[in-house]
Amino acid sequence: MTRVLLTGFEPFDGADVNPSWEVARLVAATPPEGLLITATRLSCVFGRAADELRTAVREFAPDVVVSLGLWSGRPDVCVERVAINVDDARTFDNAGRQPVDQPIVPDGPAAYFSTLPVKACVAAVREAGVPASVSNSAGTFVCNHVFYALMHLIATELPTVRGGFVHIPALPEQALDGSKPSLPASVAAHALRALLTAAATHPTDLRIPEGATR
Ligand code: PCA
Repeated sequence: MTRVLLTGFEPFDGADVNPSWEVARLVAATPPEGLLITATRLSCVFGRAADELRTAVREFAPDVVVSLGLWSGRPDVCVERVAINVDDARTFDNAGRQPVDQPIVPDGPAAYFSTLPVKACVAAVREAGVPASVSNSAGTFVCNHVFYALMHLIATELPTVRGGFVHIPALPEQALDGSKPSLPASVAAHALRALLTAAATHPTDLRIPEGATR
């Protein structure tokens, strides 16, 4: 059994639901074969979210860690390639903090790559019938913060753990005015089951082009 820690976030920015937590719960409740999954909900607060993640990793001792977050406006499942060492918040987090241009780990590397097989993950989600892509920026808000903290923990203490970050679209009920794309939680959960299976079973990534021109 591969042990998987799946995290989602509490709602933020005035919303009353965050699809990342809804999907994490669904997937943990009905995991794909061969995976033992635990779901943890993280605060949408700089610093605190990283502490909660580190605690969950130490308690559960996972083989694979995937953190989920909402990227409102995206049409597909975005498998993040890189976490960067900067907090630069355009809005307040849930504790009213708004760091600007602060390093997440002072003297840490500028960036870490995901250690998930990102292209195999994208391929697996598409195979499951759900749109997906490699994303080359997780932003500079709490999602990137948690992603960087996870990769720093792995790089410094847990070299055998595979970890990464996935952004998902808004829920249909968050997009009823038609102004942005959306994905039902059940469909995103179906995609995540395929993604986690790929993450657990592909020792190396696929070598296929998924780059972007910007
Ligand atoms: N999305 C935000 C933070 C929490 C979430 O679900 C982000 O993309 O940074």
